[in-house]
Amino acid sequence: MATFKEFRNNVKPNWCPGCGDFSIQAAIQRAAANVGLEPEELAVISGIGCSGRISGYINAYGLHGIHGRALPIAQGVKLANRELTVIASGGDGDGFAIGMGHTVHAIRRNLNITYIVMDNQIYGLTKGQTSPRSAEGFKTKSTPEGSIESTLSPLEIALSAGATFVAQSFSSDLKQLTALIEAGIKHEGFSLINVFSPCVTFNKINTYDWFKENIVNLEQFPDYDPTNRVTAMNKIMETNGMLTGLIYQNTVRKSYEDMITGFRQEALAKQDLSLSEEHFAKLVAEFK
Ligand SMILES: Cc1ncc(C[n+]2csc(CCOP(=O)(O)OP(=O)(O)O)c2C)c(N)n1
Ligand code: SF4
Repeated sequence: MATFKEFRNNVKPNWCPGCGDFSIQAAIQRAAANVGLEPEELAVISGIGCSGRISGYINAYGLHGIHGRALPIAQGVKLANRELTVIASGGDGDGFAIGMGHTVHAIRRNLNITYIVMDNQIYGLTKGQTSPRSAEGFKTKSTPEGSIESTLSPLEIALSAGATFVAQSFSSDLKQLTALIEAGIKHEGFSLINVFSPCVTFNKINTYDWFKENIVNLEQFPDYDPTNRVTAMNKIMETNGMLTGLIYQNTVRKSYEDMITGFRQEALAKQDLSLSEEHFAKLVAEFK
């Protein structure tokens, strides 16, 4: 069985020293080993951003896609090869700005994919612009007088979109984060794990200390029931979206793959996609 070290490769991350993304990389590697995966059974698909580099830093199949498109690619990979465990990953800009349309539809589609968002509440790669996750009043080069837009709440959106697994964590809490990624991988459906991941270079507001002061860990509420969607929504709102832990899980709804009927039941990689002359002629006749 592979250990977490076997999910390491020899590529040195070029993240800034202290970037929260390092711990997320470590948590993915540990979770993959803990659930008993081998590197060739895992695919990590990422978008563009500092966070998007993660697919190059894990010893597994990987694809560093285009900005905001990690999820369409990840869904294609999963549909083509159901035996792969598929993790999609990227920044809050990638998933909640340019890619938000895909995020919502991937959530409601409910393919068996784990989506880990590295939420630093800013655009890191492009040197510090305001993101939909930035707070109102947030000052950057793109909002020099402070953002006048309201902050997007991905957890509330996920619940409204019919999510079957919603969790949130903090990159410094490696134990909680690893356990949540393990649970997300085991979940039969789409799992959203939003991870607070400080950008030490450009975000001087949402720092490690700021997160430590503001996070509300669900462990404080021993009676909390993560299967109740209404209480999940209330708790997210009560804590202003700063809740960490497993917030909601629906184990009753089947995954997309489990509901597919007809010829699509078989993964594309297992189907004979060669085209006979007879089949080709039939297709041409159909579209004449
Ligand atoms: C279609 C397109 N639009 C814009 C960009 C420029 N761009 C690259 S990364 C990025 C945002 C990065 O922020 P985020 O996704 O939060 O990731 P981070 O770098 O903070 O990890 C933008 C706007 C791009 N590469 N492609
Ligand atoms: S710019 Fe920010 S998000 Fe990008 S590597 Fe540096 S600390 Fe991390």
